[in-house]
Amino acid sequence: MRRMLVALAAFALVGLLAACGGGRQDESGLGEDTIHVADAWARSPSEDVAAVYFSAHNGQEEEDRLIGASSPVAGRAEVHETVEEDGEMQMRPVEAVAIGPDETVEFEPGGYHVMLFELTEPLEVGSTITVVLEFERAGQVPVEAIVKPYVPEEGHMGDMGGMDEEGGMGATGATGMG
Ligand SMILES: [Cu+2]
Repeated sequence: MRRMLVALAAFALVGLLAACGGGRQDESGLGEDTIHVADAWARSPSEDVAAVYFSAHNGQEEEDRLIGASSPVAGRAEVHETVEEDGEMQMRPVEAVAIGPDETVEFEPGGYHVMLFELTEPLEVGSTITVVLEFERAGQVPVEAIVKPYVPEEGHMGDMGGMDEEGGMGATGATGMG
């Protein structure tokens, strides 16, 4: 009986240590059991569209997925990826972006990003906007993104002019963004 109690105590201790391990927290806060977003910024190529970039770290023990976004300064938001098609960089909506446990995914020009549409007013360079990221597990994660000047990437000098006319990600519209 006594042996049994010792075993139980040891088992409880291991459980406790495991729980502490999962909730560990260092100075950066990256050990916390949620999604951490850093270095968020935005750029706006036109009066009513903007792209948001950031670095997202998953501090959870399970995979999480970015499944949507919203912003008080935009009528709607989409999660986008940038792909090369027929030698041109195109961006298109994705259903979700998966982030593994303890993994960091960069949302950056030329890759994943959050697209804001129907801006309530043109974004002011140097100002900060709020974007709410929607994760499957972590739920809503609010992010403050600083607005940087829009500078098209070299070699992708197209503008977003085609988007308004076509009402979507036309073949000529998205070049240079994303
Ligand atoms: Cu986009």
